[in-house]
Amino acid sequence: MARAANDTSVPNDLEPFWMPFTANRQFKAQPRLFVEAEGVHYTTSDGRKVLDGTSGLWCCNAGHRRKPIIEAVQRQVEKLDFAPTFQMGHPLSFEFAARLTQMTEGFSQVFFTNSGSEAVDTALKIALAYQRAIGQGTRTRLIGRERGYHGVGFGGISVGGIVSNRKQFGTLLAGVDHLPHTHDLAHNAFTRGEPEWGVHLADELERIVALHDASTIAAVIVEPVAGSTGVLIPPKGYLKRLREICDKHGILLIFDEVITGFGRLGANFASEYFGVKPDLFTTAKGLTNAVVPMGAVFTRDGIYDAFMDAPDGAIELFHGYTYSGHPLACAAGLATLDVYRDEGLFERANDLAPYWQDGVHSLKGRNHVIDIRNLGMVAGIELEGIAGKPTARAFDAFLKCYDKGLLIRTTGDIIALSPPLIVDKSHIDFMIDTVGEVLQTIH
Ligand code: PXG
Repeated sequence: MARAANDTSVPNDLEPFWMPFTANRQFKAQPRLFVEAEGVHYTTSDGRKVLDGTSGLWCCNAGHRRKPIIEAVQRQVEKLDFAPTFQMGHPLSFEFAARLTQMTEGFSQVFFTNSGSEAVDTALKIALAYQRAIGQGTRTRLIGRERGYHGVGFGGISVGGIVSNRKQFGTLLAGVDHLPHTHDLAHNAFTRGEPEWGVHLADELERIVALHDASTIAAVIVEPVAGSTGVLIPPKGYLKRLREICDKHGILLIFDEVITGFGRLGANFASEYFGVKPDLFTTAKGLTNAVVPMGAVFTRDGIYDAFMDAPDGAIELFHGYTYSGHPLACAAGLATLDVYRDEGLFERANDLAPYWQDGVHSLKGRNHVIDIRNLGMVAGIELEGIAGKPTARAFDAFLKCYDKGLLIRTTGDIIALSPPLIVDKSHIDFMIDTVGEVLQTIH
């Protein structure tokens, strides 16, 4: 990489940082570093502008370096850098929780964490503890889904369904089963929005219930739209059917909205978009626009109350993190919600979605493309993998897009796109043109 002698933006030694979910040796041989960001663009260490086609990692929904958020964090760090929330409190955590519950109907509490992974483990733990609290302590099983991604905690990888995230880590949680995933190119390739085919796959939950008995099952967890595994859009009616089966059997339904929350689908949450209410849902990422890490679990009316019969003075739930409700995260979150509201970003996402849909589907027919799928401001473009070299083709596309000034995300041989909700049509055009050109040049 070309580098001026006085350039301190590129570190000399890349070895000490063990990079997450990264081919460390490959990256360190040819590093790609961002040193600045503004709006929808990153600046690389060699001074190039790169359009952020992935909102960072699906998290900077309002774009980068937003003044109101930065200033709110600056004000807060000058005033109260940290305060414990175990048997103590500070006002912002209550204010932020109240603002969040106002964005929903029927979810009266929020439990704060520091990440999506912690939100998932928290939701699973609350589900188990709630079943116990209401006298259903035999309900200990958790049901996830194949190809699900629920972060990297032991709970999350156990209910998750991505083999490479599981196979290195032993036996995981006991008592977990999985629904089948809903991805089927033979039926649904090149669907715009929700596929017609596949609602019956929700009935597999009945089969799992018949195998284990409902009295042993605490909760089902799914992403309303699966993100990390390559943008899998739920078939029409699928989430509603899951809800009905859960209701029938007293099973809690958890939506993992770490990606779908905060405007990605053009609504506050996917539950609102699909008109299906879970019992608990997890969020993170767009919660604070990623300026300070944070996650949150929303619980429906009555869940918290079920714990409040414990004797006076007793701690009702033995769970929490040092940084649950950290003042800087709350400050970032409150300012983020203001930006979303004041700029109407979720409505903007909703308005842009048809243009986005037409744009991504215009790539049908480009080399290697075997499917295109989309919902809200998310799209997946599935490439035919090179025989014997899975992931190589999409990764090549990733590198070539980066060279041409566009950040995309790839998983397997699938390109995932999820731009900040402040993009305008010219940015979308640039994304489509760049991906289109790259697809014509890769082998
Ligand atoms: N649940 C879902 C649905 C997620 O997408 C997590 C939980 C975990 O969140 P944390 O904050 O612990 O990472 C996620 C995270 C990608 C990508 O490009 C996706 C995630 C993280 C990093 C990369 O697909 N999702």
